[in-house]
Parts: sequence; C-alpha cells; structure tokens
Amino acid sequence: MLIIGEKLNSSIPSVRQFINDKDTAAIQDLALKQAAAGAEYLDLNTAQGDEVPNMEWLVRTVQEVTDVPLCIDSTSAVAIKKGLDTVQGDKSRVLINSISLERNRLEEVLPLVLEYQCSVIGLTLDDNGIPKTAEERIALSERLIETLTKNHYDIDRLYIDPLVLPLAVDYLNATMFFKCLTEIKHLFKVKTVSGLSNISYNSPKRKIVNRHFLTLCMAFDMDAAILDPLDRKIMTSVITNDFLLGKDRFGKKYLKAYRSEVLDD
Ligand code: THG
Repeated sequence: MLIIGEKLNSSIPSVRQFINDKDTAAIQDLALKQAAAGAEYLDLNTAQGDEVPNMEWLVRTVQEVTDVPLCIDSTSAVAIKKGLDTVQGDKSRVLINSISLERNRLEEVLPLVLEYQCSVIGLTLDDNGIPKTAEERIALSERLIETLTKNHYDIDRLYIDPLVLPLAVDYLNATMFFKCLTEIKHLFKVKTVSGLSNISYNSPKRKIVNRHFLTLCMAFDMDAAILDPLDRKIMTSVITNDFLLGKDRFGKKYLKAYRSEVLDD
C-alpha cells in the first residue's frame, strides 16, 4: 500500500509552531524521518495560518532535502497553485489533495490538475456536504470520474477518498466505508485512499481503532493511506498486511523491516 506521510500538517500544534517560526531544521528533520520510515509521498498542509506564503515556504524547505514527491493538501486552489508553482522538477509528480464536486473546488482545482496532469485525490463530497449513504458516495464518485474522463484525464491517476466519519457518530460508519472501497473499485476500477484517523474521533485509545481500521481497509484493497510513518506500530501493520496480502514478493520488505528493527510486536 502506498504511504502518504501526514506529519507536515499545520493542524498538529508542534508542526504549526515550526511553520510559524520558519524552523527549517525541524521541518526538514520531519521530512527526512518520514521518507526514511517509508513515506512515498509527503503531505503538506498549511491551512492553519497564513496558508499561501506558508505553502510556498514549506514546499521550498522540504524540497531542499528530499526528492520524495509531495501531496499538496489544501481546500484552497490558490494555495495548491502556489505549491505547484514552487515545486522544482517534474510537477506531474505532485499528488493534489484534493478535488471534489463542490462547485468552486471543481471549477478552480480541475484546471490545475489538467494543466500539470498531476495525480489527484477526489473526495466524495459536493455542495450538499458528505452524503450519508454508500450509494450516494458511489454516485458522486461516478460523477467525478465522468467529469475527469470528459476532460481527457487519465483516471489511473485518480484516488477516490470516500471520507471516513467517526464510529462514535454512527457505529456503522466503518462498514459503510468498506462498502465504498469495494464498490468504487469494482465499478470504476480506480484507486482508493483514506486519512483513516477520523474513524476514532471521540473514541478512547484512538491508536488501537486507527490501526485495526487500517488493517481492515487493506483487506478491502485500499490502495493508499495518509498516516504517521513515524508510528512504528502502524508501520508494522502496513508491512505485515502487505506481506499477508501477497503484495510483498518473497516477504522481502517484511524481512528488511525485521532486520532494521522496525517491526514492533
Ligand atoms: N483525506 C484527505 N486528506 C486529509 C485527510 C483525509 N488530510 C488531512 C487529514 N485527513 C490527514 N492528516 C492527518 C495529519 C495529522 C493527524 C491526523 C491526520 C494527527 N497526527 C497526530 C500527530 O502526529 O501528532 C497524531 C498521530 C498519531 O500518532 O495517531 O492527528 O481524511 N484526502
């Protein structure tokens, strides 16, 4: 499964402080540590604060030390554009997080996705909010895929995020999510992704719920996750699940993780 490192996010108080202080060393350390831990993309989010200039600074600061592709995480097309403008090298390596069927978002972000032919995360969300049922989310996925296809976008580059809502709000929210993962892949043959941790909001011992939810999502063939790669327990789950699910030929990655003492039992 593809790992998107979540740590460079201004909603984490310590990281928000690093961004506000323009603490280059602290940000670069988090970028390098996540890359070393196996992050294949680094999510960058500057929503808390002066978003546009902070995004520019963050992209520049991270790219000074690593070539790991970036996942530009913003609801603002202006911030996404600033991120893309700042990225050095091949801009089509950027994963745009995210587009949706909200009218403004679609009108403003779609041209950026098309201009740079970036990969993109599509949220199952429109101007009426997040639909309650799996059926409605699947219908939104279909509309988004139709829109992208009509614009000659290669939907192999699309990751649908069916959006996790807390189990504490409805005990069936995880099962509904699994249904979305299964149906979206079956019907449209596109990839899926999740930020996972919303599932445990307002539940005790959140890390237990997050980790087991991740395992179940992987069993339902989710392709990518936004998670904390510095959390050894969750990384142990990812590596072990890939091994169990036949995605780690000869257990090469599992054994490598064992040898480098990453695995945590
Ligand atoms: N979907 C998409 N994008 C997203 C989300 C999603 N971006 C934001 C968010 N959800 C995913 N990112 C984070 C980033 C940080 C945390 C949670 C989600 C977080 N981190 C704590 C920390 O690092 O201190 C705790 C981590 C832990 O140890 O559990 O809370 O759903 N498309």
